[in-house]
Amino acid sequence: MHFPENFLWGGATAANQCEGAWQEDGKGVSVQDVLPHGFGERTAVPTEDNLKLKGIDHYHRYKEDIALFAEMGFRVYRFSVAWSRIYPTGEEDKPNEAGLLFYDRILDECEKYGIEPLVTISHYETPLALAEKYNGWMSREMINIYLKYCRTLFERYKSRVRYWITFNEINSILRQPFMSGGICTPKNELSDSDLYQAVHHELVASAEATALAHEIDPENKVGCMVVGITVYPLTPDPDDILKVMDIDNDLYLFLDVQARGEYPYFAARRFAEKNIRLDITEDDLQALKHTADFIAFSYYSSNCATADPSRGEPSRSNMTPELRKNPYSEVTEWGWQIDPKGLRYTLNRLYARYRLPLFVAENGLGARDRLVPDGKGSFTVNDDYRIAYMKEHILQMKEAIADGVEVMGYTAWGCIDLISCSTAEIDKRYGFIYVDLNSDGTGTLTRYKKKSFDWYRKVIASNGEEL
Ligand code: BGP
Repeated sequence: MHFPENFLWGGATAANQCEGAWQEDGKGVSVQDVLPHGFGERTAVPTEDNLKLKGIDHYHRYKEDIALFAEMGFRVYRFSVAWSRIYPTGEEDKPNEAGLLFYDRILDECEKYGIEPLVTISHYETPLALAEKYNGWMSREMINIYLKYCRTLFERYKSRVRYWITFNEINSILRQPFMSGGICTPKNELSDSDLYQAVHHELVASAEATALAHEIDPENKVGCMVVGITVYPLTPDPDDILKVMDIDNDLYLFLDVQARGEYPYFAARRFAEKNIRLDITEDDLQALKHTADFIAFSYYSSNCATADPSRGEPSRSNMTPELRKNPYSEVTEWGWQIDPKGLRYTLNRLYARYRLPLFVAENGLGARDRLVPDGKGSFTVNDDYRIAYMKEHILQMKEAIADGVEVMGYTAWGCIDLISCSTAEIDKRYGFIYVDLNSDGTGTLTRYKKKSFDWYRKVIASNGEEL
């Protein structure tokens, strides 16, 4: 069994985690600019200790970075557009030309090397003004504001960008309402109705954006994206099985709407039991019928769940603290459970349900790296642990393809070291390229190739045969 000839190998980044230049060329403030601690508390205004303000200075070094991606043979580069570079407060009548020009230049570089762009339209970087004025996606107004932004991108980059993702990890709004949905109300004050109303607005916006992309250019392929929460029952107790069914349905709700065009059969009971009453119009229901062309998801780990909280050990991951540790999984330094076979399982279960092409839009190992002399006058990182992680995941993706699953591509997360999303530090590195930056903001920002750089180059050159 081989990877398809046109398989899209590459890497992924997000504007807020790598660009820096947070105030340059007319950029507005985004929600990330007031989140110096990742998932932690927001600040009133951007503060010096927020590493994302400086990022890895990709804004000025994108040429060098994309040249390095090309050297690895990337066929695709997934990046996000910073919404507040294009519409600084979200509500200007005209887009900020300087912001659009920056992404023109990124696309020039991609074209120079024959790299297909995959653009995330909204990656946790809503303009702060929209969060503060409308309480983010709690408000229906956001749908048209987002669609105006989408239209600008679809028209400007027509025929230059064919692959789009409407929202990064759309289901993360349930866990991170401010970062993901620009909702300023503290999470503990939000009712389930509030949250699912915001979800509904995003789902309608995603569907309408998909329709718009197709109308502007029928060649456009638009994906929806979820964080691939893969959960196993901790024990064979039927209550644990039902607990997992419930967690799975949380995820399926987002995908059923975006891939099948309507709320799933289980939504009515679920909403009634949680006292969720939504404002859903006839027009919304029509809009939802514009389904996604492919399903993208991020996959880093899996977890266990149980109906009995006294069972098992809590997961140490900051993503899923309420879940349980799998006694069969190793964990990363940040407590994320490593489960390559879970990727094969996730690919199969999503394909079984939706029969749409799948895209592994994020995968990788966040680890502390040590820069050492490479013996040739420069420096490197001997990241055999990262190679081992990725090798096992790619092998399982290959198994899924052998199972018959249609997989379009794989973009390794943080292909160049960048600022972590959940902890806003630089020490949790994912890249094939090391960036000389320390968590206190010092460092030369020089780029160094890690051992995994050459390994991934060979993986791509052999189309996944040489692992
Ligand atoms: C995903 C996000 C990314 C990213 C990744 C790794 O949820 O889409 O933006 O950073 O997780 O997470 P972290 O950076 O916290 O290790």
